[in-house]
Amino acid sequence: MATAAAQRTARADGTAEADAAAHEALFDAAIAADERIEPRDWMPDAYRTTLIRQIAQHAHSEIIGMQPEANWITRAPSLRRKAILMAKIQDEAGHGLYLYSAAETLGTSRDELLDKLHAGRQKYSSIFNYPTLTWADVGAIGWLVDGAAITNQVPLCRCSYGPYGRAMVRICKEESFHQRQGYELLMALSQGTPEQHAMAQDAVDRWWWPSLMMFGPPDDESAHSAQSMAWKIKRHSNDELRQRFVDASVPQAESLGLTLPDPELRWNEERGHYDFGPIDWTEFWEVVKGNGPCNEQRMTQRRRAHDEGAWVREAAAAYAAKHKGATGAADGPARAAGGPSAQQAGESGKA
Ligand code: FAQ
Repeated sequence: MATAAAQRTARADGTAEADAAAHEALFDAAIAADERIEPRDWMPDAYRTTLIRQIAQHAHSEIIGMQPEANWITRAPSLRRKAILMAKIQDEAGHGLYLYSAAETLGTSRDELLDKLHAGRQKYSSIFNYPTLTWADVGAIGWLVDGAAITNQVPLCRCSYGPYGRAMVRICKEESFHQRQGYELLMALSQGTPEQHAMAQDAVDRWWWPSLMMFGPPDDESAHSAQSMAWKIKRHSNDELRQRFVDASVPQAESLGLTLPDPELRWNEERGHYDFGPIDWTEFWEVVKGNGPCNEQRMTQRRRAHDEGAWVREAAAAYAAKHKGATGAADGPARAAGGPSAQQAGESGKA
């Protein structure tokens, strides 16, 4: 029996008239067979919309996520720490680029996504609306925030949509370095002077609960999980990944000589997991709605950075136009600047 991929190729070779039901059946078969959906394949509109929503939110998180740590570049305590921090922040910009590119394969454009972010019509992760008050926060972000990001993102390497899954492979490798640098930074502080130890503990106290919130609302309040899991975009539920993160973090905190700020945290022999206390979902939704400690500051800075970068975009477009005229090359720069419209992308799948 032909695999779903072979059937899709056959369709492209000669059975293009297949109706919507047949397209859907092939799509469902590909998902069931754990095959990848690629940009030119037919896909349900809702699958495309969900992917654009999640990938855009992810991309926005990467670039807004540069701000809290960038706050400490000029105050890093040594040249080594400064070089590490700059490399990490640059990696986050790169992650944003891979992700915007992945979203563009779905028929949207980076400009469109950024416009929506700036207009408050698309979200970014709640975690980046908290302030970085001390140098230890850089360590806590690396250990906890990047640690939570890896827990969430490793399963996304197996996302059913090819470009997103492939982008996640490299992102996860880099996140792994980010997590380790944060852990090592906190270890140095924890084993340092009593003041340094206290600073590390204070940072962990402030970042622990917001890190647990990164995984999204509890499963019974997660609007998209069931459908996203059926489509194999998400491979695990929000609560499953949150639990996995807690289980991994407890022994790491012990090795660091730091405590996690949860009196209800204890090993549950029966479940084979750590139990933990209730999460303040009111706080989470307030932050998501725009009322967190730094929402306004993050968005103001983002819009300013975008406006100040206008000349770079104009220069790149002028260069691309000049280059196109000189070589006759049509699609490279033009595609990077815009990407196909949703309509075009949808139609190309039928060709
Ligand atoms: N913040 O139905 P669900 C990083 C929204 S890591 C804000 O459960 P879904 C690395 C959600 O959009 C951070 N909003 O949604 C880094 C939905 O609203 P909508 C980024 C949230 O999509 C480290 C509503 O709540 N990582 O950047 C949050 O199935 C250090 C209902 O929620 C990713 O984006 C939240 N935390 O599951 C960078 C990973 N959670 O859209 C710099 C990819 C939920 O209907 C420095 N994304 N909402 O208006 C995902 O895995 C998923 O989208 C989840 C949410 C798990 C985040």
